[in-house]
Amino acid sequence: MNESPTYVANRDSLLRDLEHYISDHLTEGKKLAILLININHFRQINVVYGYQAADHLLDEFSQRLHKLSRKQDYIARVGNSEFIMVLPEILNEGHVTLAAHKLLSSLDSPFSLNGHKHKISADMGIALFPDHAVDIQSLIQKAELALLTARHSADAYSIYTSKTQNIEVNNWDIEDELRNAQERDEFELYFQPQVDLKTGQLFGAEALIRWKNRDKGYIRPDIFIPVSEQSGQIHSITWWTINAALRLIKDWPVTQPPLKVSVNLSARVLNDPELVSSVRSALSIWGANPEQLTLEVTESALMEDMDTSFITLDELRSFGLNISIDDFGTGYSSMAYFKYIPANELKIDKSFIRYMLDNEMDQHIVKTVIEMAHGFDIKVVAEGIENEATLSSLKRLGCDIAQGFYLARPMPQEDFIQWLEDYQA
Ligand code: G
Ligand code: G
Ligand code: MN
Repeated sequence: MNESPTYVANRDSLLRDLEHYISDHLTEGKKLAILLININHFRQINVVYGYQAADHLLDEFSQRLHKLSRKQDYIARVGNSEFIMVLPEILNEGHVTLAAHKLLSSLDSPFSLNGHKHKISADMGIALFPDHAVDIQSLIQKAELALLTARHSADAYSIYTSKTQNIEVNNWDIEDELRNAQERDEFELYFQPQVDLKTGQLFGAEALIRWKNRDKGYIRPDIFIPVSEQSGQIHSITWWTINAALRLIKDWPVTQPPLKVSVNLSARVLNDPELVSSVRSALSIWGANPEQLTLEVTESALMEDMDTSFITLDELRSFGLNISIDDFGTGYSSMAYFKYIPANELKIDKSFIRYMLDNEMDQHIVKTVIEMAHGFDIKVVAEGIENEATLSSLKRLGCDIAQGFYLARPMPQEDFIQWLEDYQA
C-alpha cells in the first residue's frame, strides 16, 4: 500500500510491488481483477480550482476508494489522475462488475473544492487474471485498453474483451491491409449533421471516415488512424478524405448560407509542408467554395509545433477556409495563446457535454469556454449531445452549433441527404 494518497507510485517499484502482491494473493480457482480508474477533466480541475484544491480532491477520492475496499485489496496512484486497484478473490465477471458499480456510485455524492460542492466523474478499465493475461505488465496494458474503450463510450467502465485483443495484436496486419484499402475502395465517408442552435437551420456536417475491410469488417478509426499516423499512411488517407468530402457535397441540397463540411486533420498532416497546396488543388479540382470547407485540428496537434502550425493555419484562413479546434478542453488550454489561434470555430469535447447536466463543474467549464470564445469572435460547436435536455441547456448557454447522437449518428451520403430533406420539411 502506498504511503500517501497523492503520492504517484514509481513505475518500477509499482510493478515489483504488484508482482509480489499478485503471487501472494493467488487463490486456487479464483480470479484477480485490475481496475484502472481515471478522474475525468482533472487538468481542468487544476486550472479552475488550483493545485491545492485538486490535491485535496485526490485525497478525498483516495479515501473513498479505501473505504470501499476490503483489507486484501491493493490501491495506488499511478498517474496524475489515475489510480490502480487490484482486487483478489474475484469469483467471476459479475463480481467485478458489482465492485465497479460500487466504486462509481461512491462518486455520486459531491466533492468539496474550495468550499464548493462539486460532482466529478471517472472512467474505469478492467482486466482479469488469468482470463486476459497472466503477467502484470500485460494485465495493466489490457486494463489501459479497456479504459480507452470506456473513454470513448457512453459507459463509465469497460471490461477488456477478446475483440479489443484482436485489434491490438494485429497492428501489423492493419498496416498491410491499409496499403490495399484505397485500391480496393474500402473507405467510405460518413456524415454527422450539425445544426445552428440560434436559427434551428442546418449548418453542415462532420465527415468521418469508415473502413470496411474485406476480412475483418468495420475497423474503427480510433484504431487505424493511429496506426496510419505511425506508418505515414495518414497523408494519403487525408487526401482521400478531403477529395471525397468535396466531391460528395456537390450533391447536397443548396441552402443559404451553403452547408459546410468538416474534415479532421491529424497532427502529422498539419505539419506536412504540402498541406496548403494539396488543399488548394483539391478545392480547384472539385470547384468548391473554400468557405464550405472546415478543417478540424485538435488542440494538442496545434501545440506540437505551435509556430509552424499557426503560420499554416493563417495561410489556409487567408483563402477562405474555416479552421476548427477539435476536442477542446482535453489539451493544454492556455489563455496566453488563445487570442493568437487562427481559428474561427471551437468544438467543446464531448466528454464535457456528456455529463454537463448533472455535473456542475462541467457545466461551468462549458459556460466559460462559450463566453471566452465569443469574446474572440469564435463560434462554438458542442459535440456529443445525446438528449433534448442537454440541447436546451446548451442553447440557453449561448452555444452556436449542435452535433450529437440526439440529432443524428454519422451516416452514409444517401442517408445523410435523406436526413437533410426530412429535416428541412
Ligand atoms: O467516427 P468516430 O467516432 O468513430 O471517430 C473516431 C475518431 O477518429 C475521432 O476522433 C475522429 O476525429 C477520427 N477520425 C474520423 N475520421 C477521420 C479522418 O478522416 N481523419 C482523421 N485524421 N481522423 C478521423
Ligand atoms: O474526435 P472527434 O471530435 O473528431 O470525434 C468525433 C466522433 O464523436 C464522431 O466520430 C462520432 O462518432 C462521435 N460522436 C458524435 N456525437 C456523439 C454523441 O452524441 N455521443 C457519442 N458517444 N459520440 C458521439
Ligand atoms: Mn472531429
